[in-house]
Amino acid sequence: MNERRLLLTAALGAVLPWPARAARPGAGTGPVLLTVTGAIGRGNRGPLDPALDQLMVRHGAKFDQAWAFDAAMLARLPAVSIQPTLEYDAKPHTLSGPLLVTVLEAAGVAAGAPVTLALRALDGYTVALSLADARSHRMVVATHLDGVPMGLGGLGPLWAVHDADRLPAFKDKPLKERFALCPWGLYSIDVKAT
Ligand SMILES: Nc1nc2c(c(=O)[nH]1)N[C@H]1C(S)=C(S)[C@@H](COP(=O)(O)O)O[C@H]1N2
Ligand SMILES: [Mo]
Repeated sequence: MNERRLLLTAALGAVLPWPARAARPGAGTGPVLLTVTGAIGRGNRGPLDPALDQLMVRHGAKFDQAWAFDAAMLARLPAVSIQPTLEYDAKPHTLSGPLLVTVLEAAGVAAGAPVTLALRALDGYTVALSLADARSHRMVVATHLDGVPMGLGGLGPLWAVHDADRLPAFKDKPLKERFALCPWGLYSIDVKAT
């Protein structure tokens, strides 16, 4: 860089709110809540870092690129609300957030793609679900419970959850058996071509 370019760059850096760290196109600036890997479109982050992506390494993740969502990126997607009776207190609660299929479309997964999803939670609990079932169950990537953002230590920050009270496949089951496909603490989704 010559001296004039250097001066220009320094001057612009002083007035523009450029991120401190060069982000890839489409990457967010907040902490990543959800990483979508596998059969996606282009990614907004690079490959698994075997040293620093410790939780994903522990859970056996492997990827060359991924789509990483922070809270703001998820909040920009159209949201829906469901009101299932939860097994934890046997009371109906409002859960809201984007549909799982909407999140996947934002990551470049075509609506009718013949793929299976591995939904993985912080504690390692993993659910296999076809994209077709994610659509027919209207699975929600819930960010809010009764209007309050869900957090770590509870069911959040993200809970992949369906409206069990209204789904024919679940509504007549005992409460304790309605949410086996619903990982709380969801943080990674691997998309596999079938
Ligand atoms: N992260 C996470 N989500 C989970 C589970 C779990 O162990 N971890 N268990 C699943 C099962 S089998 C059921 S029946 C319900 C309730 O399980 P829990 O009591 O362990 O939350 O949540 C589902 N989601
Ligand atoms: Mo369960």
